[in-house]
Amino acid sequence: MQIVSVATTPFNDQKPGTSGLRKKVTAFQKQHYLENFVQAIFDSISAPKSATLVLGGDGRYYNKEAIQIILKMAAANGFARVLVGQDGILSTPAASCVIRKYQTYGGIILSASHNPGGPDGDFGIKYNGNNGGPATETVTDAIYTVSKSITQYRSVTAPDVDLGKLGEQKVGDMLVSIIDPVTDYAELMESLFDFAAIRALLAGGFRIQFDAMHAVTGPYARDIFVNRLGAPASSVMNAVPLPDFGKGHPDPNLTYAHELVEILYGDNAPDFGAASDGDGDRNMILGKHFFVNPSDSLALIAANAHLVPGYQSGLAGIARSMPTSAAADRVAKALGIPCYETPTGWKFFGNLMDAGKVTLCGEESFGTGSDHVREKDGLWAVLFWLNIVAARKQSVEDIVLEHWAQFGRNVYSRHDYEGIPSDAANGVMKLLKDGFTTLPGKQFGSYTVDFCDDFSYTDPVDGSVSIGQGIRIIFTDGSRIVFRLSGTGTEGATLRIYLEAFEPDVSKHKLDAQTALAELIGIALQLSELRSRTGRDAPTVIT
Ligand code: VG1
Ligand code: CO
Repeated sequence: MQIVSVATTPFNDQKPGTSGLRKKVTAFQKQHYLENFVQAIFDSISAPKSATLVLGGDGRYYNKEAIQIILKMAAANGFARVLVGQDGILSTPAASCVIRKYQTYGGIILSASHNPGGPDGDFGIKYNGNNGGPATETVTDAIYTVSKSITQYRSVTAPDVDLGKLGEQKVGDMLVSIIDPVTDYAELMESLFDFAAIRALLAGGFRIQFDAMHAVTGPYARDIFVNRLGAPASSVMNAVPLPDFGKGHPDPNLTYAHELVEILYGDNAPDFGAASDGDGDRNMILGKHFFVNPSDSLALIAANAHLVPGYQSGLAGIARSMPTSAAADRVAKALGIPCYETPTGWKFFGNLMDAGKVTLCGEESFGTGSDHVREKDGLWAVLFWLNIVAARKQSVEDIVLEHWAQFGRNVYSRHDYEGIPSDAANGVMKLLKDGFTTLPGKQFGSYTVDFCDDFSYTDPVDGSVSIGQGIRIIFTDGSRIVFRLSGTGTEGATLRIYLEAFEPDVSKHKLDAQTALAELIGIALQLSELRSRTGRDAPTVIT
């Protein structure tokens, strides 16, 4: 085996964001760009000679090419073995599952999640540690530091691996095992949920529609819903992963998953609808003519966890990201378990789960999961909902309305302004930061400001501190507005406004969230001067 050291100059200009490094495909294709980052990972994690790595991605454009490059570099960096999903496919939760099941040293996941793919689309890469979760801040910082000073990377000269062929191959001295990407994951799901009850529900005429959005979950959904649970083949749509996701935007929300939304809101709608994102870690849950807000979904999953075999022994605690609504807090209180509030991004949940402090975690951005892996998990959430429906024998809408009647409703919405000029976005954030000390006590319509801050978090497990995680304006009745800049976009800036108000009155629970939140939305626009500063008169996406 011939190991070559290639001279390179550091030009990694960006710190990996909430979920690794995301850039245009064309950026990754620049000479040595991917190689620099991969070598920076290998230099930072100091893996022993016997180490095994997991490698796979969401099937987007450049996935296979990147895998061949990384395999040759892994061989030159002394890895003993790499487990690769067949055809380069591994959903993010499945990669987490495989890392944990086979106790590998870690894994590299190639994905830009919900961002569009194709030659002009986005690509991404992230490193997950041996707990199966995203690298901690400490590791991410180390990778970033190395990437800025790197002078060479190592690779071997070897032919490409046949990614389609299951079984063992070699790259230099390193073993490459091509594994079925679905089986380990599907078996884990069978161990958690009551498949017999869900099978009976489906056999009894309950109709489901799952939209894989031409992204990674297609093969997983077919195996689980059709082969294992007996749903008709037509219940999984857009099931073939395509390098450009069929030119779509694989983000399961009301805007980008409109094909599914139209079916669930149409005549002859099925009873249940769901979609997942590019890399399979997000989920959207729909009932017949009904949308389940992701913040409510976390709360409902927690409140009904005792109905699901894998969670029957109870929950240690719940964690939610700061912008996620406090609906889950109410359930935690009722169950007498702790609820943690973390910054945005799944990596903050990992420490809590490893320490046994929480069982369930969730984000308002269509992310829900548990300690069965260390990533959020789209199909897991869909199966959780199906298990709840099978056990309660009620419609999705009735289950949600009953929940609100019991706990009250945290009316919630997120408004995203995508692709706005960075200067304008930074200007809005600066205005808010400079001004928020003067707001407490001020009245806006029926709301009075209680306090404001820029959210910071001290990790209860390792004591690390994360600052600048979003500006919170909290009103005396507990309602709030949060402003935050996205860390995952690749074009300009994305500004997110999170709006929440508590509604105990059952007679108002059927109100549409935008109507119920209209006054708060007006206050958010007034305080941020968003319209005049960005020239936008409406959000790109409303959830
Ligand atoms: C977004 C979401 C955040 C999520 C992240 C990764 O980040 O808001 O909740 O953890 O995407 O999700 P941001 O910084 O753009 O708001 V995914 O599906 O990329 O792994
Ligand atoms: Co994702």
